[in-house]
Amino acid sequence: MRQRLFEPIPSSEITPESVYLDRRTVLRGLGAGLVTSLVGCDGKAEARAEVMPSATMPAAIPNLKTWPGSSQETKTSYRDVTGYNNFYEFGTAKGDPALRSGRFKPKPWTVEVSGEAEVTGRFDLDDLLKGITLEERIYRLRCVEAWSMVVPWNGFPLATLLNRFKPTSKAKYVRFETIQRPAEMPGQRSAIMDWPYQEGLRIDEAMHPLTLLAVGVYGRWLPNQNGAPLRLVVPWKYGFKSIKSIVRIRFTESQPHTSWSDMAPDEYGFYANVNPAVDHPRWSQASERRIAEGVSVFKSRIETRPFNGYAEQVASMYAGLDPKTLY
Ligand SMILES: Nc1nc2c(c(=O)[nH]1)N[C@H]1C(S)=C(S)[C@@H](COP(=O)(O)O)O[C@H]1N2
Ligand SMILES: [Mo]
Repeated sequence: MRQRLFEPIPSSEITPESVYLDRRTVLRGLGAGLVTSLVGCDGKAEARAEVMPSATMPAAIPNLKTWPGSSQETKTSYRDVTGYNNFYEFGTAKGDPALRSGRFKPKPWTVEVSGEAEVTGRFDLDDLLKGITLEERIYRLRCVEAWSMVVPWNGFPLATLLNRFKPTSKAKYVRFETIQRPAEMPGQRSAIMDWPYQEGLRIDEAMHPLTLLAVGVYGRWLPNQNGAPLRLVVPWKYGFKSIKSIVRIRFTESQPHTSWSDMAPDEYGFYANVNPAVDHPRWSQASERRIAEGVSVFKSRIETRPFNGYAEQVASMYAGLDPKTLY
């Protein structure tokens, strides 16, 4: 039953599109140029975000640094990035996180850091972000369900934060935990998963320069449905590793439990590196459905690449590991 939650079937995917359809039609009628001038003073961010009305969009993030390694592929639209989500704390349908996360309060926010490190304790997120340069990085996101996006994240390398806590030589892994707040997260009022959602990385994966902590997307602070106010982005791994709304970080000596591999170990591994050669027991991972340009979620399939196209940067970390284990 539980193992059946992730499905690569497009039935539920119609929801976010139809939700936005009316609003989009109205905006189209006004003309995109007029809308751009209506929605705010930051013309650049508005253009990137297309025709979403400002009332539904978080504020723009100032002073973003450009990152030279960004993907050149067509970005998935703001509407799809923020309307087609997996965030089971708000429900299992793709439109649930956008529709049912309005009560969630990502501010103020504290992160508890514990385990094998010299510096531990509870930290206010605003303090943690002081002195950190936020970048825009356009990464591919490949969900284990065989759909994918191209997302302009705003954030900083996880290593920048982790190094401040001075992990000891015993810190072999890092464990992350999502907040548990059933009053604000309707999905958590059902036992669809063992809450809280937890994930983990090996310490070298966590310290890898591609591993990002995101606080924004499309030049704006993260909407609740994308994991506000702080979420992980590990672009060479299946999307479920990229845990949202993080409140706990723990340095551990042994491999931490992770939600999906605990729930269905034969279907979701700890490593979960994107691998077109290792099929999911219930579907092929050889190709993926790219959600691009926002107009239609039913785009043609493209080939899935080893490590989601990041093999050159990350494959050496897994020399000697059985490719099956990578999944
Ligand atoms: N806490 C939490 N984090 C989560 C999930 C979740 O259900 N709960 N879903 C994961 C999955 S399966 C994917 S594909 C990505 C989706 O991120 P996005 O909605 O920002 O695109 O978030 C991941 N992080
Ligand atoms: Mo996913």
